[in-house]
Amino acid sequence: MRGRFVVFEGVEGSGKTTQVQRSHLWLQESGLLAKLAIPDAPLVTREPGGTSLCQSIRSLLLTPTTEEPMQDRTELLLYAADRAQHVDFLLRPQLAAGRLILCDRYTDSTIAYQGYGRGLDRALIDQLNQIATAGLESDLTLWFDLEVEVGLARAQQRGGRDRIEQATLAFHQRVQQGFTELAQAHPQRIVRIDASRSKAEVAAEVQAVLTERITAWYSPS
Ligand code: Z5A
Repeated sequence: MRGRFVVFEGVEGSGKTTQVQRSHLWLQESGLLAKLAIPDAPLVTREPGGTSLCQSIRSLLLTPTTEEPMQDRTELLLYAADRAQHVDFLLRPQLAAGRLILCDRYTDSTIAYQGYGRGLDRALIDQLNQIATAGLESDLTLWFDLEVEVGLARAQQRGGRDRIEQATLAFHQRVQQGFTELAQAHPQRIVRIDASRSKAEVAAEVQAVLTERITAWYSPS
């Protein structure tokens, strides 16, 4: 059986990374995987930075620069390069081996950040996403919907702001608009999670959605 690909998306500080980690633990401890005879633990990965080579691209993308500001098309191409490597080297082989994958960010982030945020041409972004993924789409995307100001405050409390976190509030608000419109356009693939609640409440909803989808995917028909 082929594996399944679950993506966690949202603005900064929306709690994706927290929920990826909680979901990973919960999936191993809840007995759901054993019940469905899924042998391997889920694979956790992220963009940018899902492989060793991708880690180098991530560092280029997120390290703040002063002398030579990164240009918007450069940024777009680096995210696409990171994704092409991630898809071909890690995601496709693991899915072919039947693995369940939990991934922190994927193609919707490029549409939201480089499209809505930076204002780059949507047709160009769609074309690049297609080249980078060779058609690999998520089976399910969980969108952690949170007011931008709340997310940025959470991220700030954690300390250290990377190059993209340093962008203006208006930029992050355009990004949030992007995620909102994507969720409206793809109601089957994208499930909205109200990320303004406590970590435990958010985790409970994530677990309910994952239980329903994973059971449907892996149950013998
Ligand atoms: N990017 C892009 O522009 N284009 C692309 O194609 C792709 C990405 C793929 C990656 O940064 C950057 O790349 C990102 C988008 C851009 N922009 N930035 N910056 P990253 O991987 O380093 O970080 P991130 O993806 O933006 O995530 P984050 O800032 O680490 O936030 P998060 O994962 O959503 O949240 P968290 O780490 O789980 O939580 C943040 C803090 O809030 C932490 O202290 C938690 O303990 C706390 N938290 C979490 N949940 C809650 C709740 N429910 N209540 C209260 N506090 C909470």
